[in-house]
Amino acid sequence: MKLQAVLFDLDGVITDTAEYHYLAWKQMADHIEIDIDREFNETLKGISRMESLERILIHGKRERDFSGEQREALAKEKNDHYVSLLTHLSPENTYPGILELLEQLNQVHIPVVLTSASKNAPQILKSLELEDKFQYIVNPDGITGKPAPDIFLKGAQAVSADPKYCIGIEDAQAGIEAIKAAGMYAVGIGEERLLSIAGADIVYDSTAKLDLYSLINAASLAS
Ligand code: B16
Ligand code: MG
Repeated sequence: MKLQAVLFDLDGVITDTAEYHYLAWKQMADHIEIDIDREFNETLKGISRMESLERILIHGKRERDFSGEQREALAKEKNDHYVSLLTHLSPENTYPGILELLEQLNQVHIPVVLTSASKNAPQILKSLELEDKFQYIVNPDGITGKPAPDIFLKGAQAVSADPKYCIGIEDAQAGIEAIKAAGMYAVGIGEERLLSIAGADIVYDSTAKLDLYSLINAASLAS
């Protein structure tokens, strides 16, 4: 098999924390009288906390109204709320097909890497009881965020994999762009139209449709 590693996004691929991010941002935005909806939220997926806040302020034409210190306080307000929502997470919240795919990869000794922009990712994997399925978790601190390829390149490098023999799985347009910029095969989870525009090689509307051997064939990474 030519496949050398599979790199997973977290929010929107492994579990539905994307919904919790939305609820927490929405409450913070309401506080400062900025209206955001689910369509706008699509543009925040895969984007770091501070960059997401910046996009919300620009969306509400209030980017000049808050100092650095106030921005930190707003980001903390959102994160505290988000973390409180995470206390509900348990293994039942893992999306269908994900545990099976991770176990299959572990069995055939293909490294599994987490390439999430979230600083809360280790805690989420713990709540889902999935930490031991991953060979490496990239720490997003200090790494240029998606759509830059850096987080995926770092993940491949950490397990000594050549990017052209790697598969990345993402639900966000910025994430798909990052995978393609890293030179990997990009699997999108979600809306075909949006993710194809971003460059996805294949799109599934549900993680239940992910299957290791179909992926290997689609990516032409069988030996
Ligand atoms: P945190 P992913 C991303 O995770 C989310 O999609 C994005 O909405 C969030 O702002 C970002 O993580 C940072 O998360 O505030 O928890 O550090 O999709 O890359 O797994
Ligand atoms: Mg995501």
